[in-house]
Amino acid sequence: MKLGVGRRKPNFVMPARRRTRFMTENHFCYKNNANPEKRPTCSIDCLEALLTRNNTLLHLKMAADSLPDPVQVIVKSVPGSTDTLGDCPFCQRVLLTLEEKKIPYETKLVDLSNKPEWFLKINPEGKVPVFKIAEGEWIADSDVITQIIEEKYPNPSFATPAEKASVGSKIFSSFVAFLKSKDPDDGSEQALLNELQALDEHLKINGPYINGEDISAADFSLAPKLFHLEVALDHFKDWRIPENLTYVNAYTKLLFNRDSFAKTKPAANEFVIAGWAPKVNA
Ligand SMILES: N[C@@H](CCC(=O)N[C@@H](CS)C(=O)NCC(=O)O)C(=O)O
Repeated sequence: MKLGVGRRKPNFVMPARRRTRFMTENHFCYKNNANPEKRPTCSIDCLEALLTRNNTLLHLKMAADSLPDPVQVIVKSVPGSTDTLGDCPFCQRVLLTLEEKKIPYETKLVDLSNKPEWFLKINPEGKVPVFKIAEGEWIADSDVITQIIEEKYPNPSFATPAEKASVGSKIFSSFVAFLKSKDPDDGSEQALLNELQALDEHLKINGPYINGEDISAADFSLAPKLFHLEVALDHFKDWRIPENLTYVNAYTKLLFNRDSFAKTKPAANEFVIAGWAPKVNA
């Protein structure tokens, strides 16, 4: 199968006139026409495909080799102010990774309700987080970005073993379905409870973090999502994680009390609530 072909527009940012697409063994890469000696860039589709094929190293190494110092990441601001960190759980995941690895970084905050031209040039899809991988080249998607960071800065390693990497991965979609649900009998609450129960059982055996004593990448992904879950369900549904899920409750306390979390969380819970309001009221 030819991976990455025609699925969607590559989400990185070398202007079309400046790049030449070529096919490698199984996916597209891009050569910079202005600088043909420069290493080629993989499209995000290619990176995603490679991530899922467990064949990441060579390609992520290519991306990681030329990271700027300090690294730069574009994240969501609160609406109307590009000075204040907004409510994007995917951005917080990337910032948590950088904080926990103690990597110096710069953020550019973008107001997604009023996307500036320079940002849309960098990422025409208009999504954050976006991470600079070389001069004029940026890459989107927190899965890809955190892999690149892990590759470039392996110490300390936060890699989660493959068998634990998807623990809790259905909680966010279950939370969103329940949050948006207007029918108390549609099973969305129970579906979320089932996912939280599964996490509780995992933590009971393996905890206190997903991979045991030490925090890892899976926790950086889940922590901001659990924060949104707690804030939004409390506000919109007067709903809280049941007390009998003691391991999940202990886990969220551990996560939310970390310095890295305090430094990277949305500026106020009101921004999380305002962010979900249009989806709840749709
Ligand atoms: N799968 C992406 C999701 C990124 C995403 O959906 N970001 C939201 C903000 S939380 C976004 O940029 N939305 C565009 C918009 O609101 O216009 C990732 O993991 O980075």
